[in-house]
Amino acid sequence: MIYKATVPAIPIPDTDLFSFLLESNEFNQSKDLNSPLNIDGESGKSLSWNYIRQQSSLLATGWKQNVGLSKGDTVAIFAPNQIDHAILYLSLLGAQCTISPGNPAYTEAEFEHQITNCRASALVTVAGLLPVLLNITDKIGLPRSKIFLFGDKQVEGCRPYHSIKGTTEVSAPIQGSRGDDVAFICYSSGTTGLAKGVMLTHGNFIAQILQSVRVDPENEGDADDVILGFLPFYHIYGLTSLVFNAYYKVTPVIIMARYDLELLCQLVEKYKVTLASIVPPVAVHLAKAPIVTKYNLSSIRLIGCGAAPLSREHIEALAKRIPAKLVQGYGMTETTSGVISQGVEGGVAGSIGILSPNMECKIINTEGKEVGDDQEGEFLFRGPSIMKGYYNNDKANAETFTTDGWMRTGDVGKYDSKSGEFFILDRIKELIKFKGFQVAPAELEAILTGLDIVADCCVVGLYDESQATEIPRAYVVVQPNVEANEKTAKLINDYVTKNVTNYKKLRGGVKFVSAIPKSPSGKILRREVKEWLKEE
Ligand code: AYL
Repeated sequence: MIYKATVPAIPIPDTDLFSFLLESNEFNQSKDLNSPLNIDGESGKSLSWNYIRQQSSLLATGWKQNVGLSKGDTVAIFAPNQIDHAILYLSLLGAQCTISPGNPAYTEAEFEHQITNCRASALVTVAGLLPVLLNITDKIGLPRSKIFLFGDKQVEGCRPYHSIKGTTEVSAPIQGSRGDDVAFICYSSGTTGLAKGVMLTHGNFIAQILQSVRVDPENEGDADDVILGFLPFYHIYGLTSLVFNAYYKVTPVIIMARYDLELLCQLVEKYKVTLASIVPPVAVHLAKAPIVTKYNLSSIRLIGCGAAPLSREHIEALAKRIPAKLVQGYGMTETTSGVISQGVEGGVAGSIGILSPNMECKIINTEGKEVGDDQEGEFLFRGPSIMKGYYNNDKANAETFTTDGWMRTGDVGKYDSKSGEFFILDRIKELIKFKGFQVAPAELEAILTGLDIVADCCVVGLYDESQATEIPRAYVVVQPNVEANEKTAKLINDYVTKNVTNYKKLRGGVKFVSAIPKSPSGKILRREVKEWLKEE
């Protein structure tokens, strides 16, 4: 059984994302394009739609003429959310470059993996990250003339990116660009293994924008809408909802460089925020943290929540505090963000909603057979927002795509015939989600086995109800001559902490076991390890 979207299909133009966003549409025709669009929450500084359009058009020429970048060159970007992020992204798309955004809180090894894996020809970052990034770029021979900064200062031979502006604007549509060209290489571990480059095309983003507008009439928005912008712009969720969709719909974004609950509440009150894209742990903060009651958050009319499961209890607790409509969405980096979401009209508690226009879903059981209504199985998707593939990784592509073009998700769910909505129930892939961030068990296991005292290990996600998130827990077999005690556990935990970015820490602790269950071929039997969690 193939599930097709119940909302009418929409035509997706075969053009480039830069031109698509800049051309006139139903939203930008009716709004004041000189009013503040991207507003820095802390300083209040703002940029208008028109300013962003003009600056990105001039910079697009500059990347080509003054830096020598050309079609297909990849530019890696590591920075917390900046007020001019949209200018940078749009300008690089206008210059036909591919953008590889990454987490600014990465460790040196994590940065190096992404920079080398995506084969970056240039890099944009903030001054504070230069020391660690220059270690890598000097080593791999990426010259400082190809490293650019947000902000106004020139540091260590690296120029502000806006200084490379050309004198003429690039003209849209961009000559020689097509919807199938790769716009972004985002990093995701997919259903297994280490972070892989997800190739998302201009067409994927255009489809995603049009789908998000059409999947629900309410998404077409109010003239007075203002959206909260704390989700990171390097992750697909923030990138789509806060950068491109907001630009398309001319919805002002209150930008936050990082998540801070009190600042968030202050900004909602000050700017009368109406829309909030959040993740489950933030829903719990809003529902439970005492500080929230000090502020007037009644301007919020719609909350979108995705990236990890949100329980019914948390939905109800949030509704008591903030009487806004809550809609859940489900998606992946590989699907260019949401592919199933609750319509504002519908939305059975606990469901993830209905398919986006033009998308198809099938559900398969453990034998690979398609199942029908009300039966559990793995979701597979087909449609215009599905990634082009993993960059330079035939093995992962062969594992992820079926020969007839369906993409496996590693997520288990069902189609509920009574409500006509999809439900997500489980995850069969290795992935752990800490507060919406991906943690790949394989990566932590590789780090752990790098320690002499570790003979074998397995990392799984332990659900922490109070924070509404999974936390990584390691089961470790120590070498015969090593004592399995608290001191050893601390040593192991500290070692991992030193080698990973904050959200990958072993917050679920280290537990010692005598053996890790394996299949005859040596593959970890994660299901069995997860059973141990239930015994606690
Ligand atoms: P990635 N419920 C349960 N699990 C979810 C949900 C959800 N609503 N959404 C995402 N996941 C899990 O690449 C699931 O395991 O993208 C999925 O395979 O960081 C994995 O997260 C993908 O993780 C939107 C807009 C969701 C964005 C997103 C987040 C995409 C996260 C809905 O409308």
